[in-house]
Amino acid sequence: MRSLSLPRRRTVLSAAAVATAGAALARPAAAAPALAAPAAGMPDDAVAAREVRDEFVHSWEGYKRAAWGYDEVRPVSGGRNDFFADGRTFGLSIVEALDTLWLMELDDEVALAADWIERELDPAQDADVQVFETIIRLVGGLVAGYLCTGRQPLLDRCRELADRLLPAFTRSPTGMPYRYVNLRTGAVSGNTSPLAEIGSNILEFGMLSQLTGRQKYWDAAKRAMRAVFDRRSALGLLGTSLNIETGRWTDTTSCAPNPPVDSYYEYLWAGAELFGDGELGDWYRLLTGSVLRYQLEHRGGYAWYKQVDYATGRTTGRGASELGSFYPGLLGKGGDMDAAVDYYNTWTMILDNNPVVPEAIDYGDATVRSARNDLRPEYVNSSFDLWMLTGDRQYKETAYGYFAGLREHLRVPGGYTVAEDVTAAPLRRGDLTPGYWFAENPKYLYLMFAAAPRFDYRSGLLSTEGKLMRGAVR
Ligand code: DMJ
Repeated sequence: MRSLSLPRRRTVLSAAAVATAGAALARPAAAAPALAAPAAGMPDDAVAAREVRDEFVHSWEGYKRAAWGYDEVRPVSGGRNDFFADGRTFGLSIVEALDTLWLMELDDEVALAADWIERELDPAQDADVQVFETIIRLVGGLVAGYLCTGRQPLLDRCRELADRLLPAFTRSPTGMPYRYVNLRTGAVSGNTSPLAEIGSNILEFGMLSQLTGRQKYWDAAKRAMRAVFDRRSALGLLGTSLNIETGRWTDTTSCAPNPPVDSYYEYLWAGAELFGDGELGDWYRLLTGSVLRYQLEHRGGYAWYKQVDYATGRTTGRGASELGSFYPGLLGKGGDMDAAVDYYNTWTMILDNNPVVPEAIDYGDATVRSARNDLRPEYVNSSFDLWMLTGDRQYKETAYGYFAGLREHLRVPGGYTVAEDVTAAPLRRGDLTPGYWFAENPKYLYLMFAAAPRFDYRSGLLSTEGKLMRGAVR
């Protein structure tokens, strides 16, 4: 494991955080600090919006050139990647990009993408697909594409796909879905599943129920969420993963807000917001109260969420995943604004001390657990959420700093790529544009800067994959 004590121009934590790392005693919870200082040198909004759109187009053109019709592009080598199953393609990046293209008013590209989906996307392939990923990426992408364009075949394709995923839910004795389902045969597999995979379906399935008038999608998703909630401890905490056949925990660590539980919490709040489901809202409040009570700690002047045993609250780890940087946004939307600002500052500090954010750190001993950067959107997702809530320009400024870092370090002639090691000097790049890039990072940035006429800033709601679930202005 790489230690952070090595002298470098930039370290993964600030000097204050490193100095107190490993300290035996956590500091008492501090009052919410003011926002971190904004990055200097930000252009005005119109210029920033144009820059973001140009960069999105640059990566989209790279995908089209090298990998059109395939799931993902390898922008350095010009290769392709099958995301769901070897030898099968779902044109993932096209589905991911569809509503982003529409929001950016790139209408020729919207037509190209929608035509491809309607003609080529086969939801009945002989492939064991991961249910969670298929729902948040493909079902969500098709729902959003339909809401944006009104093209009926997109909804038809979406319904067929969802019907082929449903056996994962209906064949499970507990209602919590199997991890995999074969889209052609309906065979299910994978009986141990983490919370995010069990319970991040209700936005996509709920919207599909609303749009088709068929209740079964909503029912399946809600039943799975309830099954998780019912297994909380007396402290109001959840573990990490469950055997979906027996209903027993296979890992009793509460690791919120990190993966692989992150979006379960997000979908409680978002399900309550989008569908007015008070029960989901109550569950969100109860569980979030426990996370704040038993897992939030302050070290080095920064907020962190430690891992604890769900039954006893005993500390089991001090890891922080980049994926957890979505949590400030969720905390803010859920009404815990002080905690939201506090945790946003933590991630801004990490961003300020690195070329781009590393995938995972241990804040207890200030080491990097994973020096990768997977071109992830979570930090800027929080910037967007908190800016939407407050209108505070500092979120735009920190978001622009994030964007500038990506452009400086991860832009390549074929688009944008992941990094293998962000602590190496120079940073070592990898060779993949993940599908979610087309759905998330540029969309959050663009919506912040563009005053986009196709987005209703009062009601707009995006899924965990950045898909527009509400607020399309047609
Ligand atoms: C995306 O697929 C979604 O944001 C998901 O909820 C988890 N994270 C990835 C991108 O990092």
